[in-house]
Amino acid sequence: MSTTEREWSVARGARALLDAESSATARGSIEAEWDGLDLGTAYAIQDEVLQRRVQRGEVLTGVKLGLTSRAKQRQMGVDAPSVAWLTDAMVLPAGDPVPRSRLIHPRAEPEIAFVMRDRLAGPGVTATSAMAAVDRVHAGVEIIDSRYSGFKFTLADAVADNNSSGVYVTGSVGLRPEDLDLALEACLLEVDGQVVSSATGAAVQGHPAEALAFAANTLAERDAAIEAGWIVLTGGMTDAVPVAPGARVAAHFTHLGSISLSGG
Ligand code: OOG
Ligand code: MG
Repeated sequence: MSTTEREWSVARGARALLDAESSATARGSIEAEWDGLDLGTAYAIQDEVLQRRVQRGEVLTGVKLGLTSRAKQRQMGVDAPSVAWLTDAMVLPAGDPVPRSRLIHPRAEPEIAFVMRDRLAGPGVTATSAMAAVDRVHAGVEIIDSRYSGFKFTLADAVADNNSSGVYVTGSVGLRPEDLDLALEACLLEVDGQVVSSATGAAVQGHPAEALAFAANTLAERDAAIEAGWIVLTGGMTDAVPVAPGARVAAHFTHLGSISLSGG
């Protein structure tokens, strides 16, 4: 075992990522220094970070999927989805600018968000049983912010870093899942009035309900479930776009309305 292997621990990983976040300073890949960092340990770091957030008063409010679309997987060079936590401190109220002083290198991505009516616990959750637990569907824009320099990370790095959580906005339109076809729900992503990307819900694992089922089944392996009332961000539908100071970002959905925000 090398010296660095002996030095790294779940606690040290959690501390390093929280320090990078609170000082808004990027750091290098943890896996590059921690030889053999596996996914189970990465999720343990993610859980430790959550525990520290809760100890300082944040409330666990849901989960966010990462890398559920081919667009995102290709952009980040990681070919598997993963699950991370959302807290109340990550909510960006509609109309507020991107809080750039708290962030390192914010990027925006449009997402389909679910508000859960029922608890959803794996294993064995299917897209159909997942959708039956959903109360409302909303448009969302997530402002991700990796703690790693240049957004350069492995799957384990990203999982430890809570899937690059930053802040997120949800739209005011909330539809019942049976009132729209989410595979066909389209989104145009605009920066400064120019369309930079577009996708439909099918970009997310064929249907965002598949991402929801994946989240429930993956959480079951960690003895956790998706609780009633939680919000679930199902993952970026398109590439994430950098948010420059003063930029205007807008996501227009067919039935779920529009979300517009200023780069701050
Ligand atoms: C990691 C995952 C981000 C998503 O929706 O794919 C994520 C990243 O791209 O930095 O939230
Ligand atoms: Mg996201």
